[in-house]
Amino acid sequence: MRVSQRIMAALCAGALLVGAAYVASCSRSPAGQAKDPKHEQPDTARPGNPGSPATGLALVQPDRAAPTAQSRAEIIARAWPMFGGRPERNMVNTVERNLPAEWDIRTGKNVKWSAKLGSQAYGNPVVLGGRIFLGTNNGGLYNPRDARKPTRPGEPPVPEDKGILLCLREADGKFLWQAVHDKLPSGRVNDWPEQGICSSPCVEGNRVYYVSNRCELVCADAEGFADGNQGAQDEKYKDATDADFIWRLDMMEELGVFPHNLAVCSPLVVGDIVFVVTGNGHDESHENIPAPQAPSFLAVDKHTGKVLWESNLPGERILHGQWSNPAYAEINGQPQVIFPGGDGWLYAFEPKSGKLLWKFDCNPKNSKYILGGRGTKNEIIATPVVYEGRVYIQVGQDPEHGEGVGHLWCIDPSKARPDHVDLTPVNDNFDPKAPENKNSGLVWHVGGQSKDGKLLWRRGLSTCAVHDGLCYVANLSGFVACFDARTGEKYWEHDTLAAIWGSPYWVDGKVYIGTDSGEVYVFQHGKDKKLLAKNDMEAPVLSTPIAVNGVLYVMTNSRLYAIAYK
Ligand SMILES: [Ca+2]
Ligand SMILES: [Ca+2]
Repeated sequence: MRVSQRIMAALCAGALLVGAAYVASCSRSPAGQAKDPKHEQPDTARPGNPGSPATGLALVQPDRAAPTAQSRAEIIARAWPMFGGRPERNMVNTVERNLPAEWDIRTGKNVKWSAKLGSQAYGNPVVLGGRIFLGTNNGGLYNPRDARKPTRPGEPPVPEDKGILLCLREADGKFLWQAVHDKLPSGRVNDWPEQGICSSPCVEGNRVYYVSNRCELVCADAEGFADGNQGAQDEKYKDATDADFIWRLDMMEELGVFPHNLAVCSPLVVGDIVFVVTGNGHDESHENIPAPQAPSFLAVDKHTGKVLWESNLPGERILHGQWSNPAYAEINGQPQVIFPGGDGWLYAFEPKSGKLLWKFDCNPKNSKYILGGRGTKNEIIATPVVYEGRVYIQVGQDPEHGEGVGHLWCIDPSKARPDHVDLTPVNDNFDPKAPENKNSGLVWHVGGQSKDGKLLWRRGLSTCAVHDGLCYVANLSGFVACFDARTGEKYWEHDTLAAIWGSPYWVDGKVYIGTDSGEVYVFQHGKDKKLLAKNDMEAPVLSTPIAVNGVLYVMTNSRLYAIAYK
């Protein structure tokens, strides 16, 4: 099952970013001109996080093709335009109400519609302005042109392997357009077969940012060719249902990045900047990093695709690949973009300059990385979440590496000072009250092994959902757990007996989470465990459910379901 590995990473991670180029706002924003990110910020706070720093969501425009009674403010407030919904990446939605806990895809109970995707879908859906965007492969063959050349007369069409960014209509799942990306000739070391696009897009206004299977940061027009061809004019595919690219940044060709087993980042747009993890990593030997000087983290002008700053951290220390997503927040008055590193460290940068603000080692110093997943040192595949000024993150590995010991951290970045940027706990002492940790960023830690060898937490890919003082998270081994967000005290745990790649999603007083065995569990919010329902999806759910405009979207590996009371 090599196939699924990268993908999940994408799912879990889920963010992609692109730079946006030019359009209407371009004339007001000369290329390369750094603007104050706050300049265009709306007064809307994140639905789930009051006080959240706003982003360019103010630029959101309603879908011209699909007039709606919603006001512009409501469209913005109810959208889920990026992995994690908002730059803090918290898997929480406090806006939507009245969502079903139970449905039945066989009888159609509480199923508004469903749509066929590729044969594998990992790029978590996002929704804005009447359109749904997600990453998948070409298994759906939306355009007969993209079939293999028949080898004999009368042969049924066979989809050629390609990366697909799909745009569907929110109202009924109708196919609107697709971005088609050919596979990289270098093969699986850079671009895994049949896994398509694993990046979850970031949509802002009429621009869609994502990372293609070719390690390109892409900015596309949300309207496709329906309103003509804007920006770049060199599209290879120009049918009416093909993507209208505004700009593309080829991170391999232009920056020397060597993506390991597929670049999957879900970008983040804040102000005029797109932030992205490039996916730089090892070659096939897993013992050599071909381009340690190439950037792992990038800040790109969203209007032009030009690189504003880059960092090659963690350079030679990358353990394997890099399949996570950045988060952004203003903490204690300090704006910061938080990048998860392929060495298991978090790195926070000043968003405009790229200056390192703090870092935190999410592995014990005595841990060890061993090829194939047998060791105790992990990378970061989950996405960091910021909630009430604290950062929540767990470590994990490529799911193909199997189960292993894990760690879950709560970090206080306000401990950082210009002369004190390493907030790692001292001497592997994970007691936040220990005198030696006075200046560390440690708030609490769960994980490692007990003295009798019991694993206190296991490797995971899931991003946290933190709400109302509770932190929900799951690990690859299938345990869903609820912790006290301030202390790390565990309130409950549930063993789903299946692998979990996706993340818990808090909405409407419930917590939804999918499993590899094709079930979506629904728990009631609270310190006491209450399983409300278990819904059979008949296919693996490696993605994270999301909710927009009264509809819950659940993506299996080959189909998207819109769940709502009828
Ligand atoms: Ca267009
Ligand atoms: Ca174009």
